[in-house]
Amino acid sequence: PTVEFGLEAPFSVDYHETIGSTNDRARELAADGAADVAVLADEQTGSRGRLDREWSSPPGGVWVSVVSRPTITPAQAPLYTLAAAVAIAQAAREAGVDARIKWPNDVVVPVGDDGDYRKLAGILTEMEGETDRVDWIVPGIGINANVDADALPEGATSIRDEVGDVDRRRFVQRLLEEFDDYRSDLETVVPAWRDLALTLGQRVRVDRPAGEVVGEAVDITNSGALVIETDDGRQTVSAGDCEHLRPV
Ligand code: BT5
Repeated sequence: PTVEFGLEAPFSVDYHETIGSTNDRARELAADGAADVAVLADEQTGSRGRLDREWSSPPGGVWVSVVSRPTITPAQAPLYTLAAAVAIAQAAREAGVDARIKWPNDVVVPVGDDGDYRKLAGILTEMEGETDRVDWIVPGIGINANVDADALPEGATSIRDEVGDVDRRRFVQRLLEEFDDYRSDLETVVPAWRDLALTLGQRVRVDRPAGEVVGEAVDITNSGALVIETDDGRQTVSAGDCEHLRPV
């Protein structure tokens, strides 16, 4: 199906019915000097998650990568992932979905009261730059919108399964407006994130290359790292070091 993704400012749209990965396309555009382009696809055939994991992108989802050229340092880059998470959660909540954020890069729907959840969306942020300056940054956003959760990996859910189909053009418009607001005012990201976080207050296990950290997730720092209260005191884990986070 061809979908009209004609959107209003601030982003111009690069739409593809089928593409390998919107992040790959966005990286090419960024390398050519583009800014404020939203690469959108109805379906992706080679989409990626973090750490070379596969991401399933059947037709009907919202698969979008946003080319941004902000004046930020690489240390602030994780805030872009959190900004995208907040924007996704808010757009999904407006559509009637009980969306919450799971650190560092997932939007989930809680199941029951014991910390269990299903994954609605994920974010893969890629960037290039110097040590003191980001040249471009691309948050790649995957949201299971008008797709059957049955067609997705175990543990996934979709907007269709939660509340029924959405008008994707309007949904993406709201998503990008929210994202644009947060990226233009990065100080607002962490407070908004805290309000929507499922992870805070949970007892979690984080797997890192340097070993696991177990304890209660008590906060995130101003740069988006997770603060965990362990038996041996507080430890801070950066998003880049997190392979998996699970409630325990
Ligand atoms: C992510 O990775 O959650 C980031 C996903 C980013 C996808 C977007 S779509 C637009 C843009 N273009 C791309 O090529 N990528 C971005 P991670 O945290 O590593 O989670 C990956 C894991 O989630 C997989 O190992 C599966 O277990 C699970 N998974 C795969 N597809 C899923 C889906 N559609 N819904 C829910 N879970 C999924």
